[in-house]
Amino acid sequence: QLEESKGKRATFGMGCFWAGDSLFGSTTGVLRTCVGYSGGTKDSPTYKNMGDHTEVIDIEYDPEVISYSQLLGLFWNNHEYGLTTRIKRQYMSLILYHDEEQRAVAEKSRDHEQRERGETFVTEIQPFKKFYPAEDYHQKYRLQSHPWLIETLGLTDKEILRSSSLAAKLNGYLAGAGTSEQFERELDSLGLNEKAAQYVRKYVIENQGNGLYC
Ligand code: MHO
Repeated sequence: QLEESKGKRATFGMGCFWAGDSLFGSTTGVLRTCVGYSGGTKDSPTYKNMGDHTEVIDIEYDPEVISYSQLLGLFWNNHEYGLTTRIKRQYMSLILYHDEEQRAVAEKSRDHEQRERGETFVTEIQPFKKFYPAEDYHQKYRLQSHPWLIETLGLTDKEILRSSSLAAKLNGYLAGAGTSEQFERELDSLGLNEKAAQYVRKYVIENQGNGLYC
């Protein structure tokens, strides 16, 4: 079950949701991530049949550690293609705000970013309505290709995998979202045993800065 939640929620569409999952998962102040479908009207969307929904990353974050506006900074800087070009709804640039404050911050942030870059974004900013979590195999996608790690850390249960802060972080680190420096700084708080730490460290070093390909 979900740990007691103290966080706020943010929801973004920024292309393939595996990449967003890794990006935000290893971001300090992000407590949990979940990928899914949102923004459309179709009931019970699935990956094969998502209708008018968009792939989104749904985040729980601690507003005392990271602000919504900082999350938006990551949003603008980590998807390029769909930001200025209209692409299919599955991958479109989308901000789903959870309250009027988020809406105001998002619009201001967009205007600022557009001025800075001298570009016009096609990003849609809409009220959050309903979120449909994606199929289990899409959750913490990068981490799921490391079964030994999942097992040794006791993350085999799909519900736990989806809601665990540790899983979110590792999913980011393994993909190269996050630096060695950050990893070593956070290591004690992650509670990994020496073997698991060494295992993850190898990927952090190998993959950092690689870009979050999907
Ligand atoms: N390139 C990936 C995209 C997956 S995604 C979650 C694939 O074709 O499977 O949209």
